[in-house]
Formats: sequence, C-alpha cells, structure tokens
Amino acid sequence: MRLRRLPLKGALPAAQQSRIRGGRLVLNRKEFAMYTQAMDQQPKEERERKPVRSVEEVELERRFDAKIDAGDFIEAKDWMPEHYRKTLLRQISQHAHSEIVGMLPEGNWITRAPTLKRKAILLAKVQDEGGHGLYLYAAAETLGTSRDQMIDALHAGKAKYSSIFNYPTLSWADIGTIGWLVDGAAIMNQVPICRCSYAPYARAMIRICREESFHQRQGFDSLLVMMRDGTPEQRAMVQDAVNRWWWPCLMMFGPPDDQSPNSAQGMRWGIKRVSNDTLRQKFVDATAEQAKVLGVTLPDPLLKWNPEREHHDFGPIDWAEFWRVVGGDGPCNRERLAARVKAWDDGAWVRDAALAHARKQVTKQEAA
Ligand code: FAQ
Repeated sequence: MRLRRLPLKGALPAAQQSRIRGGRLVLNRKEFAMYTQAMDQQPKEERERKPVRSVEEVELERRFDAKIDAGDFIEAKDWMPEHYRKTLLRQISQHAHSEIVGMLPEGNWITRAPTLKRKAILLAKVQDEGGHGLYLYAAAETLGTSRDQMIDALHAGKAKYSSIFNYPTLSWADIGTIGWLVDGAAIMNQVPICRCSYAPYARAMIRICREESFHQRQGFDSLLVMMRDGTPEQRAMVQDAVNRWWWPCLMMFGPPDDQSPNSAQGMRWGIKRVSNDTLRQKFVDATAEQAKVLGVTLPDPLLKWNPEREHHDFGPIDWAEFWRVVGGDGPCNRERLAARVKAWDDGAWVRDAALAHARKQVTKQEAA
C-alpha cells in the first residue's frame, strides 16, 4: 500500500493527528483523497467493522430519531449520530466554500461597474457573500471542525464548492445574470434549508436567504434596465450571458435524484427537505415566466409548458460536463483556487496584526 507522508500536524483533524508518528502523519492514499469529502478519518477496516453499541447509545439514538420525526431542531450541544455530524459538516463546509469562492467571479467586475449605483450594489453584494461564508463556517465549527481545517482543505483542492463558480464572467451582463439566475437558484435551494433539522445551520440560512433575495432582485433589475432601455448591443450581451449561464445553473441543484447518493439519508434526517429534481423543476417554472418579462430566450428548444404535468418540460442536462467541473476540470477551476489562495496569503498580515492587537489587549488587561 502506498503511503503519503505529510508534515501537517497542527492543520489536521484530531482523528488524523492521533495517528501522527514521530511528528509526521501517515495516511494511506485513499484516506488522503477522502479528507474532507466525508470527513472519514478511520481506516476502511475500522469503518466497516460493525461498532458495538452500548445500551446508552442505542437509547440516545432512539431519542435523536424521535426528535427528528417530531420535527424538532437539534442543537450543537445535543447528542447526534456521528454520520449525521459528518453529513452536516460536508454540506455546510461546501456551502461556506461556495460563498467565498462565489465572491471571485463578481469581484472581478467591481472596478468595471458602469455606474456608481451599480458599483455600490455590487460591492454590498460581494461583501454579503463574504458574510454568508462567515455565518456558515461558524455553523460548521459547532460540529467540531475548525475554520482553519476547512480553509486548508479548500486551498489544498480537497474540498468541494459549487460547480457554478468555475465559469467565467465575460461581460457586465454576466453580473446581472448571476444575480438573477445563480442567486435565484441559490434561494430556491436554500429556503428549504431554513427548516433544516440542525438549528445553527437553519438559523444562519434565515439571514442568508433574506440577503439572497436582494441579490436576485438587483440582478433582475440590472438586466431589465439593459433589455428595456439598452442598445441592441446591450440586449445581445444580456442574451449571450443568459445562454452561457442557463445550463450550469440547472446543474447547481446537484445530480438527478436517482443518482444522488446523499439524498435519501439527508431527507431522512431533515437536512434536505426538498429533492434536487423537485427544486430544479421549481426553478425552471419560475424563471421561464421571468424570462418572458425580461424579453430573453432561455437556450433550450425543448422548454415548454406541459399542461398535464402543470410544469415546464425541459431538455437533457449535460451531466458529463457537471462531473467534469465538479472533478476540477471546469473552465475556471484552477484560476479560482489560485485566486483564493493568493487572497489568503496576501491577507496574512491582516490576520497577524489582528492577533498581535488582541494579545496586546490581553496583556494590558492582565497588567491593569
Ligand atoms: N457543485 O448526493 P448529492 C450560492 C456534489 S451558494 C459541486 O445530491 P447533496 C450563493 C455533492 O456535494 C451555492 N458539487 O449531494 C452565491 C456530492 O458530493 P460529496 C451552494 C455538487 O449534498 C450566489 C455529490 O455531488 N449552495 O450560490 C453540486 O445531497 C452568487 C452528489 O450529490 C449550497 O451549497 C454542485 N452544484 O446535495 C454566492 C447549498 N451538486 O459531498 C455567490 C447547500 C452536488 O458526496 C454568488 N447544499 N454536488 O463528495 C445543498 O443543498 C446540497 O449539498 C446540494 C447537493 C443540493 C448542493
């Protein structure tokens, strides 16, 4: 078995640190690849061995299940099954990473916004995304993984973030389109998470969804102005942006239900309230009507209202493209990660200064 040696002691989860030998961590290749995907740190044999559960643990699990069935919330201090904790950690950390990587495509346009008003709106929006990342990292930390560990995993390319942020922003119309479609898809997915069984995540989502609504509205408004009052070139720019973003937005909801390995358990535990396909369909139905108001065409010749289903039918999604992007080979994966790592490194002096200031305050207080 091939081993990887990593001199990373302080930056790894406790379960991994316990296997540090002589100051170096020894992981087999598979464990290394799985780091943060499911936060599974034990060797395979240990994971597969049926755990011997105490009577007390069985009772705790019974009470936990009863709470879930009754629709009660689980708080950070409550007992929870290890798999529930890991599932939440996986989803919340991916969500947090999506928010801060999501700042990058729009951040590129802050200096090029066409008016002072649009610049102020975009600045506020990008700052909001940073704030969402913070609420979500804080919620994930309540599950026992530090923000540093999550950020390390992101920067090492081992943690997922939403596929959508690996597409380029080529024109100003992309910024309006991200607001309308990307934030629109994000809200559709996130409103049900306000009722997630894990209370710290649900609480964070309530505030995030309020802010996302403003993001969606500002995007729609920006596109509407260009479509109503713009030149033919500006209208063509909007149509081009919509053509490029439509299909990747449908992919944001995740794989089809019958190919979604995490859905069944996520639904059972009330982490996920509505399925990937149901949310995708709701999004298509809502945006098809909004597109008419805007005067843009959605790039799908098969998109059509189906009176029997009372939903829009739509064309096949290119899932090979989705998995390619999720696997790290999208148009901008490398660029996004490099920009994130650079921002982190460039900001080291701010973190150092904040820590030095905090230390000074403590010394002053102790001396007083
Ligand atoms: N991209 O079994 P499922 C935003 C992965 S925030 C990449 O269906 P699950 C705000 C999935 O993780 C956007 N990977 O998984 C904003 C899993 O891999 P794993 C982010 C994806 O968890 C706007 C595998 O595929 N929102 O946009 C994607 O039950 C504008 C199998 O999938 C959230 O994170 C994807 N699109 O359902 C910011 C919401 N889809 O972990 C800036 C919270 C799936 O087993 C500007 N998350 N995968 O290795 C969720 O609701 C769920 O995690 C889903 C996936 C629905 C994303």
